[in-house]
Amino acid sequence: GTPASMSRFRGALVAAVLGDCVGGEFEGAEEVPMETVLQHLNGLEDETKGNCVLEYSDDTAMTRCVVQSLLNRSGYDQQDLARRFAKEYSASPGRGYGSGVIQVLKKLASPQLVDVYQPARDQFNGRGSFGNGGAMRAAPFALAFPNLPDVKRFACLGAMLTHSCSLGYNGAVLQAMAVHLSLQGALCLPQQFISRLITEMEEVEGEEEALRDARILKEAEKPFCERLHRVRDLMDRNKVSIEEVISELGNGIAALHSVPTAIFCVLHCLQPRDYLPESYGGLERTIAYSLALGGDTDTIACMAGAIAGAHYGVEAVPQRWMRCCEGAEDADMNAARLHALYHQTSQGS
Ligand code: F2R
Ligand code: MG
Ligand code: MG
Repeated sequence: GTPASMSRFRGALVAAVLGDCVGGEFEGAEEVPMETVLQHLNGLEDETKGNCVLEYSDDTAMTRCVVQSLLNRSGYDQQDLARRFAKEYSASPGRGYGSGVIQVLKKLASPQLVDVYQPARDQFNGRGSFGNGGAMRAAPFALAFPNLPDVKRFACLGAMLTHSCSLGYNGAVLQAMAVHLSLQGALCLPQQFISRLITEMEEVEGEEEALRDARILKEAEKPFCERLHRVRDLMDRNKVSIEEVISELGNGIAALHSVPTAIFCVLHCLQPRDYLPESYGGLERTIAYSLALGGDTDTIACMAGAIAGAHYGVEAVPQRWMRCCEGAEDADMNAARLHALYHQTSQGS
């Protein structure tokens, strides 16, 4: 499709919901044989099952807040977004939120709160969260703002409402950039795509706070850049086992152990793989592969889904999968509205 086409917007938002809903089945599982993944996905195709409903989790619940806020405020409004997060949590607390972020969401509900970023700063004895909760909801920033500096800035601020550690919010910046580039068609040249992400993250992780957090947490000097180099090395290899991907990139709840992994899933599944059905297109391959990694499957599949959906477009989304996933229809409608906002903003700038 053409860069930033409506189909790419719809693909990104719908496939993120699909990844979350189908990935929920395996979240936290240590080992997930591909056979089990394929059985789960085949079950969605079974017409005799009627309208199966896979519920979305916190990943989609918070993404929906971001989408609604961006649309209603025609851009980023920290007060509005914070209020929506708090309201959503209080209405549906059982969506599988991280155990730390719940404290932030409760504090954000207080009418006395002056600085909406403060509850996030207080997390983990003032160190802030490095979880992937900022990254899992970052895709809409790439769908609302046409310019990369805006995408980076607002994805960062939007994540900082709950994640004040740079290893948390920079994961969101990386995820939003990956969706932004994919929307432009950059995945047609995978080597250039990964190189561009590394170049951008070099600058992002050169910030004083990022360097300090990496030192405190005893990570590489620029942790996301280091992981992206590993992604590039794995991409260059003909064969790579699931175990190697997990040991090199991770499959955990930290943004550092899941955002580069999601990017790798998309890149790895650009070509057919002999352990995945021939009938699968790239989007189905990406989601199936993300699930087979185990660990934080709903979130890795949600993030990989957003990047892959922006590349393949909505036509690549299997209708039967979509029918089974709570919130997929809404995502489809909202994607069209974000498409309008994006093009309105690009004409105004
Ligand atoms: N939470 C889950 N899944 C597990 C439980 C599901 C649920 N109880 C159920 O059974 O239904 N999934 C969701 O959480 C992830 C996103 O989490 P988020 O929003 O980043 O939360 P939080 O609490 O800020 O961070 C997650 C955990 O990471 C560790 N952590 C983070 N920062 C830390 C720090 N500075 N020091 C030490 N540990 C830190 C903590 O263990 C946090 O609880 C997604 O997977 C989403 O799907
Ligand atoms: Mg979740
Ligand atoms: Mg998760």
